[in-house]
Amino acid sequence: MEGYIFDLDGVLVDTAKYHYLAWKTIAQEFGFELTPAHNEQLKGIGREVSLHKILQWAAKTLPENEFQSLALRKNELYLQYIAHIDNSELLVGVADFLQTLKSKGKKIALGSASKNARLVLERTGILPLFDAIVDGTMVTQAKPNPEVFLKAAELLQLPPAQCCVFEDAPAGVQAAKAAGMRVIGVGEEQVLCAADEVIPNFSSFVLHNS
Ligand code: B16
Ligand code: MG
Repeated sequence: MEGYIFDLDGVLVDTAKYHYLAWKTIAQEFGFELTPAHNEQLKGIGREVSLHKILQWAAKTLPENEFQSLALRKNELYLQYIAHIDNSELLVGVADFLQTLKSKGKKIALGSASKNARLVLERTGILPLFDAIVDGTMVTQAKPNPEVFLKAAELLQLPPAQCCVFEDAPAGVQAAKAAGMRVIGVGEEQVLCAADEVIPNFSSFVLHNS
């Protein structure tokens, strides 16, 4: 494989906890208690679809202008949480693995649903390692649609079959398969069973034929 495409949240960093805190505050405002189990279902899902889901769980409907202002306020809260993050937020083994790929001359890309992805890479100090970034500002179709990963391969100037994706969410695994790429799930085997291989984290991951 020549190209390695990484999802952000849950693969490189654990920003899910900040998304959760922000959504929890918003949900409390309309009297809904968002639990960690709810949050699991929001991983890898874009901002607006996440808010639709939360409103559905709360059996609430909102006029469009209120919907948009809640989405905006959620993002303001999230930005406050990530304002001071640093490289200590990188998940175990990530920094070493990215350096290994670089030293072997492999290409590295990001394929994330987050519109704040570039900021997170910058704050955690790994932005310069990326040859291409595809984030939520650049795609029209959410995972499991393969658009985000196909765009990343295109920017790396590599055919999909030469790309390997790392994903923590089932929708992301599906998107990578639909793109015709090898996919390595990062997390639990039973959740990511559609992946070609599943690893708990990067601490003991060795690059063979992946
Ligand atoms: P934003 P990923 C996803 O990132 C998160 O997992 C998800 O919880 C979040 O709602 C989504 O990004 C959008 O993020 O509000 O920052 O645009 O896993 O695709 O890297
Ligand atoms: Mg993710």
